[in-house]
Amino acid sequence: MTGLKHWLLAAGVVLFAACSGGADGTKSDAGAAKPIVLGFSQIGAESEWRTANTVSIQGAARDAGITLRFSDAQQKQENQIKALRSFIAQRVDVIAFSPVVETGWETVLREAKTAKIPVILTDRAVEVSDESLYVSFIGSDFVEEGRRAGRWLTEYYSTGKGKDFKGDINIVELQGTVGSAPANDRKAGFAEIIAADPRYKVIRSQTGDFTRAKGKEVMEAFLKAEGRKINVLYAHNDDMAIGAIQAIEEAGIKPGTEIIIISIDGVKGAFEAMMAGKLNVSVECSPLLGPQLMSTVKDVVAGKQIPKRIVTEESVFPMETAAQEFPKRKY
Ligand code: GYE
Repeated sequence: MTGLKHWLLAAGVVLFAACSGGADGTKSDAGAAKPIVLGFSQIGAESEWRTANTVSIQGAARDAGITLRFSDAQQKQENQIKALRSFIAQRVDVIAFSPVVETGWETVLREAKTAKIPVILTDRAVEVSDESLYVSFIGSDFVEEGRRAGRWLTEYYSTGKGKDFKGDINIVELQGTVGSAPANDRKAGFAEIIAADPRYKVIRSQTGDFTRAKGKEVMEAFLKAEGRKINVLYAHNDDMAIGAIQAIEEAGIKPGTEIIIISIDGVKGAFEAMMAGKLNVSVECSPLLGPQLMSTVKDVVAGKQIPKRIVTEESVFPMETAAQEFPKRKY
């Protein structure tokens, strides 16, 4: 922590020197406003969530008067590393990125630190031995989201509609991108809750890479192998659940009743599926991180002390609440 403080101070000093203006760091020598330049490396456009996240970041940058250099990595870590290096070469004021996977960032983050460019993580976390390699992580608690999904399910079978169900509860799981924080954590949080009752059995678990197409494809394989043995589908995001719903319907099985479906994100597509009775619950994960990111960027440039972790507030939407909530949804 002390290391981080020193680094923040050092970074602040350099940024102040570079901006040669007032304490807000936004004036140039000529007195004209000099906007903060933010380099942002986005993962891709794999889901409704991601698209909403991109719109939020672009809109918030515009509103905050921050110049955004935006780069899309198409779900590849190597592209993100390239983008970060190019932001360092361009000497942007701040770098922010949503890391596709958790590991493999030490080298490039060290390069940013050497160049005294502060880095903010948004949405997904990284696993690094030295926490001073980033200033802050803004995003959801994915383990808690997994727990919320698990709690909804255990309530469903203990006091809810499924209370009279007898025997094992066979679950298939569609995981997010291999090695990503939301896939690792949502799996762990859910497993922790269902472990309390041996009736819950995860009989298949495979990645659907957070996309509809993959979700459908993997669900088809699950159905081929397990057929009507499947009682529950737990998908790490709504898009995979929506793809899987198609596969379930094509197999002549009723999603939402014959197979109970739980997913995460709370995007509009999930609300539509819930209103149609095909998805039982969506655990919210907000992609609207733009405004918070821009205010953190401004604080970093102004040399303010930044919290190391900023957690997004979220809730759970069972299908019974979908019609009422739908008009209020922003993504
Ligand atoms: O749940 C999924 C997206 O990292 C929280 O990434 C994000 C996840 C989100 O592709 O839909």
